[in-house]
Amino acid sequence: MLVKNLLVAAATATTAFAQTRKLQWFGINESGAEFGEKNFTGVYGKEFIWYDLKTLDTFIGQGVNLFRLNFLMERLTPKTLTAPLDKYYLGNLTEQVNYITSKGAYAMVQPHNYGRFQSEIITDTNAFKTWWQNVAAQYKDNKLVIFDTNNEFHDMDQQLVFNLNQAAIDGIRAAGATSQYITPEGNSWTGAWTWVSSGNGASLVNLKDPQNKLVYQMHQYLDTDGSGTHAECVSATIFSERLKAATQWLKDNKKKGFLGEFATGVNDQCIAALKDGLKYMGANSDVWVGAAWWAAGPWWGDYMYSMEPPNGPAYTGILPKIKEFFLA
Ligand SMILES: *[C@@H]1O[C@H](CO)[C@@H](O)[C@H](O)[C@H]1NC(C)=O
Ligand SMILES: *[C@@H]1O[C@H](CO)[C@@H](O)[C@H](O)[C@H]1NC(C)=O
Ligand SMILES: CC(=O)N[C@H]1CO[C@H](CO)[C@@H](O)[C@@H]1O
Repeated sequence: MLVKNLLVAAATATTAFAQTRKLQWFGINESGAEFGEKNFTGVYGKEFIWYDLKTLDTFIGQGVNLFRLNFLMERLTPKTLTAPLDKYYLGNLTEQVNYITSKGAYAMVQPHNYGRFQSEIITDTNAFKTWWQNVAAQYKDNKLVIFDTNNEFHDMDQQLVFNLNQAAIDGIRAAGATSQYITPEGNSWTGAWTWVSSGNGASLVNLKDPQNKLVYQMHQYLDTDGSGTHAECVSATIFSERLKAATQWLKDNKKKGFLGEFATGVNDQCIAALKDGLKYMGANSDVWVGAAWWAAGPWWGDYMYSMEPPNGPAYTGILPKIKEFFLA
């Protein structure tokens, strides 16, 4: 969040929020440090890339106040979850975190691992807790860091997904990182449209955070199978429709939600759906804190959802049309 807006938000708190009906967190996924994801550990500049600081400035100038920083756990802790943090990969992550937060924006630390480590489902919840304790210790004094437990658990035992999320929360708080938000993610690719039907809601509602700063992270795409692999959207109202059950769940359980990934191709029907869905989220900003576009990053080329300036199709075709739904 820009410092100016942070002060305004602090002064006027919830009333301004209710009147403006806008979303607080305007996010962009920064993707590239997790590329070459089967190559552990890979080489910077060959298999993977970090994010250009000037590009982050460009987004901040457009009102973006949250960056979801993708990276791979195996590159931060090579070989085992409890290994010491790799000096250079951590150095790059921290450089980005510090740069973003120095501008007053949120930096979301996001292991893009799908609940897996070296391609195997993580079952050692104690080691996962240690991993998070070690990582959170690096950022414990920075209030603008947000911890995302893991990207998109899927095809896993629901109790294990619960246990891993709880282990992450416990590890982060044990590190002394007590002021930061944590975003648990669900099974089934943390889909908003299946949040209730998949059983995520019934299970993850029981997560405990002594600091009471959990923001449930869900993802939502608008193509037929909800996979985010097509340019087309099902209809001009599919976004709000796919958010309804999750919104009700958030309200019923007095929880907060964040849409950590959403994207569409650049076409009229999708733009109408995006506007309808973001307006719906704004109307429900008592529970939805914001949303982050999938994705920016230097190596996307002509990818249909690319938000990378200056020529990403979404940067020119979508960003100008959705900015108004965010507070910044
Ligand atoms: C993994 O990365 C290394 C270092 O860049 C490269 O030499 C190797 O060919 C890569 N392996 C695969 C399977 O892509
Ligand atoms: C980023 O990673 C590269 C490659 O490992 C390394 O040379 C560089 O020193 C790292 N940057 C920081 C700030 O640690
Ligand atoms: C929807 C989408 O584009 N998902 C991508 C998320 O990032 C991973 C890793 O870069 C890709 O493999 C997915 O396709």
